[in-house]
Amino acid sequence: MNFDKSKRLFEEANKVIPGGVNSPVRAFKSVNGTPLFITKGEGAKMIDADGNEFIDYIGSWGPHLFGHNPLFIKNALTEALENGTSFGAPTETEIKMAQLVIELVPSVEMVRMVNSGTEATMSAIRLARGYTGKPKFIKFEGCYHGHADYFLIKAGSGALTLGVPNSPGVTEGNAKDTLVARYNDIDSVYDLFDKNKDEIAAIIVEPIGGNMGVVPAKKEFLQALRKLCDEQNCVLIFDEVMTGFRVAKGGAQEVYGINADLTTFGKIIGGGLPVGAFGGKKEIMETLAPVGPVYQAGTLSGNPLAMAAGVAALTHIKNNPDIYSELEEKASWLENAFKENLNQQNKNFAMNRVGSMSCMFFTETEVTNFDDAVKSDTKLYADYFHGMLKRGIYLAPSQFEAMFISTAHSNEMLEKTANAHYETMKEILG
Ligand code: HOZ
Repeated sequence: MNFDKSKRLFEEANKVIPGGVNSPVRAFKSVNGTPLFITKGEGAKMIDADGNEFIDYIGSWGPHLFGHNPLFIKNALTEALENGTSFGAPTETEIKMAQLVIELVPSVEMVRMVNSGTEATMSAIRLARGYTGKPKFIKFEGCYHGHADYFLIKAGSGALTLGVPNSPGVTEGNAKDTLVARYNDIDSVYDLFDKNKDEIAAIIVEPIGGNMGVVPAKKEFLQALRKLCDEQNCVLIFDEVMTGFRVAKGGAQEVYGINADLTTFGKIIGGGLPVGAFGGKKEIMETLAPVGPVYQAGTLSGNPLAMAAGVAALTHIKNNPDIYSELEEKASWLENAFKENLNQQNKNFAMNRVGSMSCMFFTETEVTNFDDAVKSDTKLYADYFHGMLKRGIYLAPSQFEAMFISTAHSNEMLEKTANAHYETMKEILG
């Protein structure tokens, strides 16, 4: 496979964009490579600038539940485009969007649209602080909630991938109200409550961690967080930017049967356009301006093109509830194929999966938190990544991200992926 044109474009990009990319993980730095420049996505496939074709398991880092460019989203966008691109004024589509989110996610009674997952999480924290009148919040090691200053403390995703989980540029003042606990370890949370009496406004958690690889929370852990928040007048925020509409139509909270007070969304909710949202209990949401005093705003929030794509995506989900069993079947087939091969190789690498989100960790011990995840052999992962890439399989260029399957992945593609996996593992494990 030839990557000459992508390499040339990367050199050019580096002259005008820091690191040649607009988001760090996609630079392929942690796998010692140079990124592919993409020209087209169709279904589960992507084509790069050199004309190479790949089966894509990133799916734009989560949004493409139905593969790239599905006709129903394309049609909705074309129709919306006829009427203009942005008004900075309310539209009827925004109401439809809010109604759909409320219908699909039972804990959400009101919702506000924003432009990204980062905006959603930072707004949710401000809202929780404004609502409770308390300053601090708890996050978990290895969870990633976007790049607002006070989240970049023991953060996952690109921050973890590039080895800078605590970013320079975040002041002490900004960091001091962020309390960090261990994922799946309720005692570490109790401890923080003991030491910060009546000061904790919120707990924010990815109910299925997706930014230290895929690490699902234990049900008892989430139940204990729910109980604690009820007892301590603390807002439980589920960051479902990745899991929302991905693991079930009602997200991780449907899978676990636990309701959050506030939920943040991104990715699928925008049907591939830049959209985020946060929503939850009416009583909390009505603390937001212009009803209440907590300020939050955005010129492009509820943008008509973004709303058209989002409504098309959520309507498709609502009308096709069977997609989740289809995704489960496909993803479990691939998981079993990988596991069978690992057995043949006498390896027992940890594999975590919830529905169409999965991750194989290059470590033989179970992965239930950040410390377990970072035991992975990232050099071996880099070899695996390149082995798969040259066989036409496009995976996340980092051990600490998820593999996403869409409804557009055909059985034939899954078989091709399993074969590429066998050959790659033989090559890298010797
Ligand atoms: N934060 C994303 C992964 N969890 C990466 C986004 C990107 O590079 O596009």
